[in-house]
Amino acid sequence: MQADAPQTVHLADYTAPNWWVEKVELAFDLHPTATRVRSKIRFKRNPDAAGRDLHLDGENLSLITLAVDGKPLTNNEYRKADTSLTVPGDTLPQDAFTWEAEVEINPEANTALEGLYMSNGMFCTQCEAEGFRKITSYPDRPDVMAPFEVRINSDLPVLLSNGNHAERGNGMSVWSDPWPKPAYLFALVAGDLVAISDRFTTRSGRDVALNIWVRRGDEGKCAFAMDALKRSMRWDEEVYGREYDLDIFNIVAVDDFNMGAMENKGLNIFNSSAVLASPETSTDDNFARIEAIIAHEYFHNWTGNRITCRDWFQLCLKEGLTVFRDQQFSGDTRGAAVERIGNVLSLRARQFREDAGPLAHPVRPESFVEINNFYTATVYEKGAEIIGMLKRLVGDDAYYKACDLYFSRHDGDAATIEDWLKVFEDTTGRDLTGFKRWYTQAGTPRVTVTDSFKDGTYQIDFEQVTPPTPGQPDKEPQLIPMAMGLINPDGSEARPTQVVELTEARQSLRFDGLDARPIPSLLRGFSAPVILDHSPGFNDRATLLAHDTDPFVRWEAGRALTRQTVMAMLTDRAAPDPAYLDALHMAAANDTLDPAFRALVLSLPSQDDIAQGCVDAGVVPDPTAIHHALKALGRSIGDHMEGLFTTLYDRLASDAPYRPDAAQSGKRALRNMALRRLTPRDEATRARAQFDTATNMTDQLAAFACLLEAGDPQVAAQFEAQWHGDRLVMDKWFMLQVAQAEPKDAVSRAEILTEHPDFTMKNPNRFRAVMGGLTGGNPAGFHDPSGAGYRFLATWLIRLDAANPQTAARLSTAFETWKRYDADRQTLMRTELERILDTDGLSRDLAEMTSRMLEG
Ligand code: 0A1
Ligand code: ZN
Repeated sequence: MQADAPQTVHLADYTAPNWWVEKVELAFDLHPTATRVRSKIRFKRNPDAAGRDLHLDGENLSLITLAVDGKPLTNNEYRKADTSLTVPGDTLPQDAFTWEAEVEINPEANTALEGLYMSNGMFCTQCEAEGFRKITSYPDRPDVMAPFEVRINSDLPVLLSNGNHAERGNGMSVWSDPWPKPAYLFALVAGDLVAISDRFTTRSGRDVALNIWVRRGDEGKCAFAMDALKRSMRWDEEVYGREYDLDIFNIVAVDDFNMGAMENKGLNIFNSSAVLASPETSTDDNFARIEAIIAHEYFHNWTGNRITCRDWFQLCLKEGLTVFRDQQFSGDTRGAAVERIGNVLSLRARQFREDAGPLAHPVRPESFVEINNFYTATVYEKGAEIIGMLKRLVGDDAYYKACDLYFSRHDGDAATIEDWLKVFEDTTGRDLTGFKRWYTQAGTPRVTVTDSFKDGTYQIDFEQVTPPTPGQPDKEPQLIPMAMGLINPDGSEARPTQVVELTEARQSLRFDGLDARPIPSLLRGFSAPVILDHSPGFNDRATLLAHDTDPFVRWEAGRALTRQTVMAMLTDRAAPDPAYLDALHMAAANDTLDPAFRALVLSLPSQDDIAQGCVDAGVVPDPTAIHHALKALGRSIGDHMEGLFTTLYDRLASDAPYRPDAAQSGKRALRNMALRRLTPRDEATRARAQFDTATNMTDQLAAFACLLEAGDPQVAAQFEAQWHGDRLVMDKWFMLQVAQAEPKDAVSRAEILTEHPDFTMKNPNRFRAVMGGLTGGNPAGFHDPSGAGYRFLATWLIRLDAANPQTAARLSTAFETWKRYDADRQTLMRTELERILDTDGLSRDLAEMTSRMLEG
């Protein structure tokens, strides 16, 4: 047996397999520590391939028997390495053969939560990206697609797999999935589960059974997800003309899951946090996230499953498009403007951050060591922005025509980005060669704007630069759709929205016949994922905040004023400008505006946002100073608007039965913003009363956060006493205590919490709650000058890596901004990254991440 060294895989090296698969039959004898898997796979020669060897992947499998066309393979008829098995072509039949194998696997020992594993006594699987190879030997690559038939033998009452239920008997079930699929979409679940069930009739009349399977006791928390599922199914029919294609659609909630959820054909598996909801235990944000993830996984049925990816470099083909579709759905459901602002906030916080650091990579990467490290904000969120730009460039009609062509031309295919762009070229006759750069070039373009006005003519000049990123020192200009309008000084619109296509490094535009110098309203709807470098004066921004017809630009103007205020507080020790506070007050008091929008206008930028602002301004960010500046600004806003906040707090109180819809959620968001600002002024009396009497988690948690911030000595114990039996609520408890701690106490609070009997590394949600509470929730605590935060995180990542490399690798991105900080902090972080990298037996996942962060 030879050890396989971690290898870099390159997009340029793609070759089709030597053998295709025509049919897969699997039989499982389930056992927690010794599950037997028998596979019968019909292989057919790929006539276009040069080679004939059969390459199978396999990991942690005990081989029992192997046979080709019924004849057992002897040891010298195949070569086995750590993660592969090769049968030389000259020992195989010419055109087709049946492969049979029996292997044994140990689900209980599988703490990586990849392949077949146990979670709370239930068997479940996670096969994307390369987990199927931990179940049996197989060509575990997305371009190999086949129908699957799966027999499960077990005494457990509920036995599920993909497709339609073909047979059920005593201690067995057979599932048959007629739609050819790659192995990463395989799923199996077995356990003592209960379902809430419903039905859906597709527009062509297919009757579909819908089930959400949960642990006993959680049945009451499924209604919202079920409703979201039915609405998603209808939306995809109405907007994209896509219908569901099986007789049954199952969703299963599992507690131990590395990601949000997984789109396995006909059997979606969800992190329980992404499906279970009740007003008492879930916040409005939780409801919105659940709705988006249910939609996302359902939409994958067409964008991902019926049409999948040729190889993992094409991951954005399914993920970018599916995120775009779920964002459209949420916008239609909850209000486009507020959703768009939320998406931009997330893009900037996650993707711009990634693009600006050592982990920057193109939306379609060119190489990887561990594909699990590329389920990134760049692939998902920037991938979705690309689809949005395409739609804007070609127009809605052409967009949906091109999608129709994509679905009809590529149904059943494992496709590429080239295939996707070609349907747009064929539909519109437009050459998209330049546009394709969005997939291949990493980094966020910076568009600098200067303007002038003379004799009724307004000229605006754009200059675009994309900074160097690892492996890509030189960049070409991007095709940037710049949606813009012009606003008159009195706030009326001088020119409506037009989309200017920026394609050159420098480009100018003129508008004639204007009476007065207009205010440019740029990047309307955030029409491209770029950084806009434009510094209009205070008055222009205040006018945009008060009057622009585009809600995104309106919000953005307020955000820019706030950012500018924080920067002035940091660099000049300036107190917030009363004119700024008045402008904010005016927007917050404007009852014609959606409360959710007003809450967004009042929200402060994150610490990370300001830290990046410092870097852009050539200042080394000081996390402690940023923390204090943001806190001080919050107080100034509270002081300046006490009357308004008091009124809003009282007026927005409601006795109406709780609904997680956009209207009610927006009001709660605004009211809880008022609560937060009033808490330092009323000795937390409102927060205390709200905590004690809240009937929904949104209000209780908002009050809890305020009380923690105010240093209430009892509230953590009270919350725990009330909610210790609910895992998902307790995740919030773990997280908020760290996030709301005084920065100097944050690490010790996190340390204490890791000693709590309910802290466990086995559950990624719980682990993320504590670590994320520190790294994301309390940046000043994480960046404590002593380096204690860095040491704490590194120590736990090393521990987790031995059990669950994927989650350890994801959380290591807390270090990705290390080069932003002062020399002392840089040294402390580099030391921890090197300590991680020096660890014996480190996973490929974490090794790749740490070395990229150190090298980039
Ligand atoms: N495809 C899923 C997310 C997912 C990706 C990877 C996983 O394991 C490595 C698990 C889930 C989605 O986009 O929802
Ligand atoms: Zn997805």
